[in-house]
Amino acid sequence: MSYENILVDQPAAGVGRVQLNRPQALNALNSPLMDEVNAAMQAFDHDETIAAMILTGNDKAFAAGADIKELAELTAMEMLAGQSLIERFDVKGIGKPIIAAVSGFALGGGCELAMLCDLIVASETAVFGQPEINLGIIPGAGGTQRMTRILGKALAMEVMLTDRRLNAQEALQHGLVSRVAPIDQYMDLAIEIASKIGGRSQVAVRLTKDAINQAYETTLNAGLEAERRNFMIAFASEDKDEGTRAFIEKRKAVWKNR
Ligand code: DAK
Repeated sequence: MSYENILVDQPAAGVGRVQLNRPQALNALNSPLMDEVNAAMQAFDHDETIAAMILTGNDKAFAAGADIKELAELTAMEMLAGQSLIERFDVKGIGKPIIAAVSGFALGGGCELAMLCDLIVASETAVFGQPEINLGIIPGAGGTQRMTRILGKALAMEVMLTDRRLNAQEALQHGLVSRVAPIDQYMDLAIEIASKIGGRSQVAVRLTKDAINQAYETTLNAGLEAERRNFMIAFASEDKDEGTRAFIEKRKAVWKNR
């Protein structure tokens, strides 16, 4: 399939990469671009040769937010009817892990898109923020919820009420990103992490991702129940037999991914 607003490739075995490609607009997210992101990720999710995905932009911008020119034209009723960006910000249905590799601006919907991913690797130049307040709106793709859970109430309030932006080190300190690397190394780091995931049992990977994400959806008891259910599924897998046997036989496991 050919795309106009994204680039798609496989930078390493088992790793699918989606690169936002509207550099003239700092990768501002418009509807055609988000449709292409979703289509490419769905395709990778269904591709048995792919174990993990990377979502990235370019060195200057991951994404500077939803496309303000598109937002300006939309009425509230069109938003409400879902004929807009609203349903396009949903990479939640993807079963395989998604790593956001962020350099430069990750603002507004761009920051929300990064937070929708399973983990974020940042370059030293990354800047995270939710500047919607400057436009007379509020974050609309999960920012008030996801960022608050990550940063805590006080800092989230400052970020979203005053457009305080976080640099890469601050993002690391507050748990928004898992790693920071120099600008010429952050992509290699993201690929390395994706490849490590690809070397694991894909049954266990999927069940782990699902269980961790439950921690953000439910009460502790419901989350523990979800973990228990996923644990039992993993325990019934052929990979559990292989993984435990390989340890005892002091050899590398050969995963069947079932
Ligand atoms: N939208 C459209 N174009 C943008 C853009 C954006 N968000 N950000 C940058 N651009 C364009 C600029 O208009 C400019 O284009 P030309 O004028 O050259 O044609 C080009 O990118 C380069 O930008 P600048 O000249 O401004 O570059 P600078 O380096 O000087 O400044 C900047 C970089 C990132 C500080 C600045 O561009 C900026 O402040 N951009 C806007 C950031 C922002 O406010 N982001 C939040 C947007 S609101 C929803 C889901 C999500 C959302 C809403 C609803 N639902 C599901 C309901 C999300 C909303 C948002 O994200």
